Amino acid sequence: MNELASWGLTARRSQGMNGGVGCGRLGRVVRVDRGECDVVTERGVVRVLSDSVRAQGATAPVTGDWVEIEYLDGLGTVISEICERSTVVSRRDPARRDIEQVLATNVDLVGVVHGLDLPLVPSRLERLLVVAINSGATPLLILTKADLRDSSNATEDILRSLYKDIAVLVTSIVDHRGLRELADCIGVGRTLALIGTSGVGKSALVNALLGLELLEVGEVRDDGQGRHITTVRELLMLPNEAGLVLDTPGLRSLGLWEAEHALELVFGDLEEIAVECRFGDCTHRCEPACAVLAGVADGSIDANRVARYADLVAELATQRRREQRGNSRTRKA
Ligand SMILES: Nc1nc2c(ncn2[C@@H]2O[C@H](COP(=O)(O)OP(=O)(O)O)[C@@H](O)[C@H]2O)c(=O)[nH]1
Ligand SMILES: [Mg+2]
Ligand SMILES: [Zn+2]
Repeated sequence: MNELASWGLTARRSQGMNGGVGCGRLGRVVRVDRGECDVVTERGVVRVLSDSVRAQGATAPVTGDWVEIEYLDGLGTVISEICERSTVVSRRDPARRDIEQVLATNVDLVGVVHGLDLPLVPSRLERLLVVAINSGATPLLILTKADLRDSSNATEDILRSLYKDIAVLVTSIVDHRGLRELADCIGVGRTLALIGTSGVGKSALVNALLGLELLEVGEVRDDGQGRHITTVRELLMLPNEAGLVLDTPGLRSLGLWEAEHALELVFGDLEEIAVECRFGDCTHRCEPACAVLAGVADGSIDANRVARYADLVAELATQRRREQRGNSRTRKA
């Protein structure tokens, strides 16, 4: 058993490393600050400079990355290599729309968190699900604050019937329901990343899992929106080395990035019907012989859901065009 197994190092990955560039020490990034990161290694956590003198190209280290670190005279410890990522949680960069922003890497599960105290906003949930599935990790729906749910709240049933292949866990930090199951879902050496809007209870859930008040939990404002408290993305070890959790700051904007396939999975029911449309590139807005619009007309399909789907398809097409323009600019330069 290697020393870093509880941090997610598999035999396959460590073998891959030996054949790699090589002489550095292997570790996993557990926290990223401006210009520096914490890397856990066999000999404990090392503070390193995240900018290598060896040009890393465009890749910056992200929490979850496996890296090689090296001591350089006059400079200190630096990351010399970022290992290939098995999964990538990312969105479109909110500041620069033509680039991808990576939020976390090498995670096994992505938990989409929704608070049962508030009504479901389908468009938001669908975006989060697309991001979760697109990461390559296993998506999970986590419904928090079950102690505050009123009896008319049908969110859980709706989600279970819409997303049959995705596990739904109902939790509460007050009566502790679902916490054990969630920890069991993670398991030794596996990483769960939590995504969701601010105030849904991500940090509180991490705290409850850790059994420790490690992360500051925000007060809920009157408008029901939690304050943005979590600013670092830190990979944390559960007690008894039972698994790893990664909290992310509430995502105000969640632009999709190269997620066509994941989008098709989230709207799998519509995709199935769409094979009956006359045109292969049917947008289900106005085309003749559109099976989806026929479903809307006979009441079997929710028109709003179709509209949201069409919007996301259009958004991804726009992102692709922007990206292609960006690439051609880079080539000319
Ligand atoms: N009653 C109840 N409140 C919760 C639960 N989980 C979180 N909260 C509260 O929701 C608020 C926002 O939680 P926080 O973890 O900061 O949300 P985050 O922005 O997603 O990290 C805090 O006041 C928490 O105490 C829960 O299971 N039950
Ligand atoms: Mg938080
Ligand atoms: Zn159609």
